[in-house]
Amino acid sequence: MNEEFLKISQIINEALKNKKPIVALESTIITHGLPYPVNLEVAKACQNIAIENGAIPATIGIIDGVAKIGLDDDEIDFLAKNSNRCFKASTKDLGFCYANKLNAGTTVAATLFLARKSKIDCFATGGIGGVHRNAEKTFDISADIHALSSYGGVVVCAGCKSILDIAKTIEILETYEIPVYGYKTEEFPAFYSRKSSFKLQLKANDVEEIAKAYVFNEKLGLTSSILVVNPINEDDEIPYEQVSKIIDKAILELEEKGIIGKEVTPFLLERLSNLSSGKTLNANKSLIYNNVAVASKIANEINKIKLIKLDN
Ligand code: PSU
Ligand code: MN
Repeated sequence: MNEEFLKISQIINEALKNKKPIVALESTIITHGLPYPVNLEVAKACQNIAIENGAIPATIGIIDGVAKIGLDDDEIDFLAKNSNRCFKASTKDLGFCYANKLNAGTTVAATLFLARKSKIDCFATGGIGGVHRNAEKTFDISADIHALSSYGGVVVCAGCKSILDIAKTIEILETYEIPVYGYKTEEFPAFYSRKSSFKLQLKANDVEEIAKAYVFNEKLGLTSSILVVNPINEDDEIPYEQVSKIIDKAILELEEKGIIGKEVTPFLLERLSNLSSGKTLNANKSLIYNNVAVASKIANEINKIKLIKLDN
C-alpha cells in the first residue's frame, strides 16, 4: 500500500514480515472515550500489556489525514492531549480526514477495517458500538456492527455498555452473521458488570478454541469477525443495578439536549464518568487491560496455527 494512503510503522512492518503476533488497538477511546490524562495512561498501558503477553501492539489512528498502523509515543501523546481538536473517524470518514488533513481517533469500525487491510488478525477494545436504546425511533445502530460482519479478524471486547440496548445488539449481531464467543462465560457481559442476564450461544473455554475457529472461518472465506466477549474481573466490576440508574439519567439528559448521531456515544461516556464521580473509570481501565491480554494470547495461538500450516 502506498504510504500516502496508509502508513505502517517500521515496527509493525517488521512484525508482519517476520510473522509475529500483533494486536491492533483503537484510538477513539483515546480521543472520545476517556478524559485526559487517563486516556494517555490507558493507551500506554495497553501497549505494555500486549508486549507482556507476547504480542506487538499496533495502535491505529489518523495523523495529518493519513491512517497510521502503529502510532508512536509522540503521536499517541498528541491525540491524547489534543482530543478536543480531534475528529471521531468511522470507516465512512477516512477519505474526509485525508482530504482535510485531520487528526482523528478511529472507531472500532475504522480500526478493524485498517487492521485487516494491514493483515492484522487480532484487535482489542473496551466495548463495541451497537444498537442504541430507542433505535426503533432513531435508527441509531453503530457502524461497528456492519464492520464486524464485513472485515473478519478477532475482536475482543467486554460486551457493550448498557447505554445501548443489549438485547437488540445481541439480535443484530446474530442477523449480521457475527459469531459471539463468551470467553469462559455463557452470559453476554455488560461492560462494567460481568452479567447482563442475556445468554450466549457460543462459549470458548480457552484461547486455542477461538484461534482454531478463526483460522477455520477465514479458510472458508467467511467475511465476519469473531467477536469475543470477555467479562471484567470480579474484583473490578460494578453491579448492574448501580450503573443502570446513572445510565437512565444520562439517557434522559441526552434526549432533553437533542443530541444525535456520532455525538451520542461520547456524550454518554462522559456523563457516566461524571455521574459516578469517576468510579466507572477504574472499571473501564481494568476491562480494557483484560481484553488486551486475551487478544494477545489469541494472536499468539493464531500465529502458531498459521505457522504449522505453512510448514506442512
Ligand atoms: N463503547 C465504549 N467506549 C468507547 C466506544 C464505544 O464503551 O470508547 C467508542 C468505540 O470507538 C466505538 C465507538 O467504535 O465508540 C462507537 O461509536 P458510535 O456509537 O457512534 O458508532
Ligand atoms: Mn450512531
